[in-house]
Amino acid sequence: MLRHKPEIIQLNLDENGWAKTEELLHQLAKHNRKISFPILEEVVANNDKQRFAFNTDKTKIRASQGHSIDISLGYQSVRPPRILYHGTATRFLDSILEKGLLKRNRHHVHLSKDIHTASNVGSRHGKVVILEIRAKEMHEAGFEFFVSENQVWLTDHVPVEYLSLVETLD
Ligand code: HQG
Repeated sequence: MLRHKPEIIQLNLDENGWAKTEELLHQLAKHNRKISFPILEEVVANNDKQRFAFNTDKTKIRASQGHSIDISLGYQSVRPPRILYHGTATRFLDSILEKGLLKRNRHHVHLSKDIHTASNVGSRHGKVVILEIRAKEMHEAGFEFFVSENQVWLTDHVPVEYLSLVETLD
């Protein structure tokens, strides 16, 4: 609801994706999904990918990345490491090697700083294949990169010429 369908519980998100914590709890209760504030705190603190963040006084909450709705996270453009990784499924490979990495339903293409994380991301889609992205070169050529609060690297599009396959042992 904080990323894709806030309307399911008639929740308002502002232009940066923030919901009022009180309103979230209220709307959840109204729609038969009641949770307490301590449970919400627990989710924010312990979610495996740290997907959610409160503002400093916890009066607002948002997802740190991964939205399909039209909001702006307001992250500043930053210099990426030399190499970033993208895990995907073998069935997407032909299309990726033709069109590059596309953001599809999301706001950005999601990249990882290590192969292990990329492998977990890719395995959600099928038989994993890992792509290496020459991020520093892309940046020097003028492409922008962002890093979310939970350390997911984001960019608009990765053209084929910056991609190569990582040979993995499996
Ligand atoms: C593929 C999870 C064909 C792309 C993860 C991916 C991540 C193409 C799929 C976050 C393509 C999109 C994002 C092209 C890209 N042709 N397929 N030209 N370009 N694709 O789920 O990166 O659990 O939208 O390779 O941990 O898998 O939501 O993106 O396989 O951080 O927090 O199209 O989602 O995080 O799939 O995952 P997704 P993703 P959360």
